[in-house]
Amino acid sequence: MTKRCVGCGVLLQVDDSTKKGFTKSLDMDYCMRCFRLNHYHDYGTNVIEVDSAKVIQKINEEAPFVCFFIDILNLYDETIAYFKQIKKPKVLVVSKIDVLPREIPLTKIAHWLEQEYQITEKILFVQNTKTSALKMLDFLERKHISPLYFAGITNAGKSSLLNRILQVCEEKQPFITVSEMPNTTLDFLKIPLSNQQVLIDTPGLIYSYYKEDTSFLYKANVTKRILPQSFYLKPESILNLENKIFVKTNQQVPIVWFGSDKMKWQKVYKTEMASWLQYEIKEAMQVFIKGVGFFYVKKPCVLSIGGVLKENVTLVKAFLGGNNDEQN
Ligand SMILES: Nc1nc2c(ncn2[C@@H]2O[C@H](COP(=O)(O)OP(=O)(O)OP(=O)(O)O)[C@@H](O)[C@H]2O)c(=O)[nH]1
Ligand SMILES: [Mg+2]
Repeated sequence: MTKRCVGCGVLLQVDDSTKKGFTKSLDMDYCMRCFRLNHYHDYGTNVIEVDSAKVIQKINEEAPFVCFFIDILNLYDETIAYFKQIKKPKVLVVSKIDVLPREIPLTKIAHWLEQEYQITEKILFVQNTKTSALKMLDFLERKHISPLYFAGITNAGKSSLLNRILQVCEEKQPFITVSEMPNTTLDFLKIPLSNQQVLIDTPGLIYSYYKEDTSFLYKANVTKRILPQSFYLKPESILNLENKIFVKTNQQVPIVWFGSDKMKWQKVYKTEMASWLQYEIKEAMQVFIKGVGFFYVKKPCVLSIGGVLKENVTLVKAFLGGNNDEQN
């Protein structure tokens, strides 16, 4: 008998407690990992990463329509390249908009996506609320397509919004597991609704996020509206995040950090850090440390980042500015 975990979609098995899908009995609905996540908030020590290429291939083979999620803190080349790999009719769902400071208009971000990345598909902005669930439902009902695939970047909030939709529709479906860790959903998860519509949750696509222990990833996950942290960096000072990531500039410039309030940058004047990645900033840019947050750098300078790999960092032409400039 094959049975899937209702929390993450993985095939359940009773043979090997070190492998995914393990459960003590096939009578259980959730695998041990989901059980521990849901009841004890226990992530274990390792993140299980899924094969993103295989996920995209399966979506391109099966899905009649794709709602593709990228959260607002991960809009850059690598994640948008995944969106472009989806060859089926699709909509871009920009999620977690509740974390954005209020003064940043969504229309500006939509325009930036169209201009910088030639996005021609419809763009929806959502967060994990009843209003967004209703907005998604309204959009999906007008499409008259089933099954509908919820795909996209890991941790973007796909399963959370699906849970919200189930709640709004008063469906008696089991709770899909959600967590701060990447790849909480491990396999394709079929969710039949009572109106015959079928929704499919899918494993999130992995990007080059800054890989650290699970406690760091937990702290980096932004849960509340961001209060940007402003710094006036002088060449002799260095910003230090949890003694892991360091940032400095070659001249006095204001820079603003958008990231989790569970972690704070501190100014230091010395570090053992020997090798730095250097970025020449010529115009207003957002410098992403993937999976952690981004700096808004408005003035030309050379920004140096230590403690991260090259693939963990990416720069985009700033979509901030305007009203937001005033608070810097
Ligand atoms: N601030 C904020 N956090 C959210 C929102 N939606 C989900 N989250 C949080 O983001 C984290 C990831 O949510 P999931 O729903 O597990 O994300 P996912 O896209 O299903 O992730 P994978 O299964 O790994 O692909 C959890 O900690 C959620 O509580 C949102 O709208 N706003
Ligand atoms: Mg999920």
